[in-house]
Amino acid sequence: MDFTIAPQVISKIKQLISENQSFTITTHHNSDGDAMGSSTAIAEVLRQMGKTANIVLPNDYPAFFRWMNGAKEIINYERKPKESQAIFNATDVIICLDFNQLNRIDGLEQIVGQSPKAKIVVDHHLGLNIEADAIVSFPDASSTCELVYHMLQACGYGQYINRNVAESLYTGIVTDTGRLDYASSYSDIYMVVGNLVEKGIRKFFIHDNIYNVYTYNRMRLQAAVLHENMCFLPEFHTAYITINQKNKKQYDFQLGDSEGFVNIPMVIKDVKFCALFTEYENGTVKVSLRSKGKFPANKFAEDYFAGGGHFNAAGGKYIGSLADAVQTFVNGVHTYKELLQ
Ligand SMILES: [Mn+2]
Repeated sequence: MDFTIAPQVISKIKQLISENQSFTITTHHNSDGDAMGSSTAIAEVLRQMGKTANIVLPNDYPAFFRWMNGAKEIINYERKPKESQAIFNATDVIICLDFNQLNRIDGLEQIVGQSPKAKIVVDHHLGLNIEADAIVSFPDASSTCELVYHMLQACGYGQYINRNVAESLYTGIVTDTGRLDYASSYSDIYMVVGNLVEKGIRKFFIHDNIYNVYTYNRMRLQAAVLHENMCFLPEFHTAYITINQKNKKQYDFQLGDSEGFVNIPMVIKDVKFCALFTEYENGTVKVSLRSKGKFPANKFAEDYFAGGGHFNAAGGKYIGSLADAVQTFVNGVHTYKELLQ
């Protein structure tokens, strides 16, 4: 893999950073480890340089990222819209991380889209469609955090990668690859991880804080949805799980509780494609898709759920009932039958 960033992009990023004082970082709604890691890493680097760096997220982030360096200072737009707007008004530069389209930042879409401020984008999703002064986009990269690492090195900011920055970047890489399971079959990523380990990251501490944090209810929710709500379509090498409003209520569903559930059916031998459907109160269903090998989860998400994403990890949403969302999925699986053989 070659993630060499064009020299003119690097000089533009260096110029924007050296000539400006105030930076506002944002990332996609329902922030995951990569969104959190890339945001907190860049904020920490900028602060070490004596700059002002704020992170404004479209909505809250899961509690299991609260241990991250600088996470407590993050501003949640949903809770503080006026303060968020004021930060974007006052900033010199906006840094967009880990998303390819402005609709991924929900309520911040207008604010960022209409802002005349200089913008830097770092992302690893296909189909990047954000206007910016400097863009770092490599859809083959494991994570935005991996790209941030390369960007920092290429800018000559390697000395700012302290333990905190390294822990943030490591978090994004391990969470976006399922602990170096998928999207990580190239040697370069291990060189990056090796360099982060050399910075003294607390590897077990990080894993313990991200993964070993189930509440009793979350574990029971997982058991219930696997036992009661999982369907297996062996002739299509496909399985799916649903989480309905009743499940959420019964097990006191908290943000992030279904994190990782979508991957569980992949453990079934011969499953190539799986889905997780989460029902919301407002009549929408969130759809997460995972695939193995040559099945295009992103194409399927585009075709049926107005979504997209990576080849093997994608998502979208369905407006309507949970049952209809599932029926749409099953119909789609029939249409894609040949690719699922
Ligand atoms: Mn990512």
